[in-house]
Amino acid sequence: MKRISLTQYLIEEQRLNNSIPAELRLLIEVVARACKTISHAVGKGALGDVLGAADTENVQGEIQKKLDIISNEILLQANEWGGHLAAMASEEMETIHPIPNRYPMGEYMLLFDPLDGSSNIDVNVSIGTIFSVLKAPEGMATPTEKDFLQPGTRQVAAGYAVYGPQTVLVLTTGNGVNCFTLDREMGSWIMTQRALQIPADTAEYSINASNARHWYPPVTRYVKELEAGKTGPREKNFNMRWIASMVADVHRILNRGGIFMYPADAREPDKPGKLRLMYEANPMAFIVEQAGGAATDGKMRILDIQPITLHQRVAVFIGSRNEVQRVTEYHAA
Ligand code: P6P
Repeated sequence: MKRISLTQYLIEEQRLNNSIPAELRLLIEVVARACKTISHAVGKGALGDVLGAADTENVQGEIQKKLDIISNEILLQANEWGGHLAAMASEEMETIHPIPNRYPMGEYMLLFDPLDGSSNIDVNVSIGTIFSVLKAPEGMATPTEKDFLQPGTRQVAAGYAVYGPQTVLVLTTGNGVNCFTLDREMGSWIMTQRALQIPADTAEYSINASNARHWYPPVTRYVKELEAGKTGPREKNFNMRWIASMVADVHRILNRGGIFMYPADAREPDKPGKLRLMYEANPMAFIVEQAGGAATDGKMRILDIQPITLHQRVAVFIGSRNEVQRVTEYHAA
């Protein structure tokens, strides 16, 4: 495959399909540059005094890691002056972050989980950044949380970076999914996979099995059938993976198929799952659907969900189309 840079890809897309207006191209390049900076900070580990917990909690009530806050700051500072954004929203911030008055306002809104998989930071397991791009509503003067509450089908771009053995950036602007690997010597994102497609079937599933006793019947039935393997109703053996970093699990699925599940369970009946709709499930669902996969909350397509609040949670079944369809059908049974 011809090795082209992210910039060249974006310019070619803009020229060929006019699917990436100049402002959106600028936004994507700025986010990609911020992910390079985060990768550098993450890569320092203990040498950079960036490990461990900060002495603060985020809106989710989770103890923040130093790198959660550092990554959040990197994304805010990289994006607020460019004139391409009207506002930002982050897992790490309770309220939205309007662009400061000293900078021009743009027509896009950026949402992100600056560092997903934080429980893995201190033990050197892959983590990542997830981002989603929406257009600001026509005629919006002062951005409010309500302006962000758009269904996932309204996303104009979504992507994630994985800080692992390689640093990769996966991106969609609605015209397929491409993967770029960071060339650390040149500091460039180089396209290494074009038009990724997720196999419709799989023999691999991801779920935190320690919660099995809390699962609701459709999930219990589905997972037990996978565990029964060749001698069970599925008549084939399945493998299990759980990295506890959604970006890493989804990236594996994008490359070799699989189904990732974070269902609602009986631990907290009012909580529809752990993952957040706006800046985790929606961007991942956009990417996975663009790669031929599927994503539901067990009952409906994630991208069709009308958000009610910025940090709302959602159950997630995402990956190989035929498996997502099966477990979703079990919820309807
Ligand atoms: P558990 C990371 O904290 C995260 O939000 C996802 O990246 C990951 O898939 C999940 O939570 C892990 O949750 O309950 O297994 O620790």
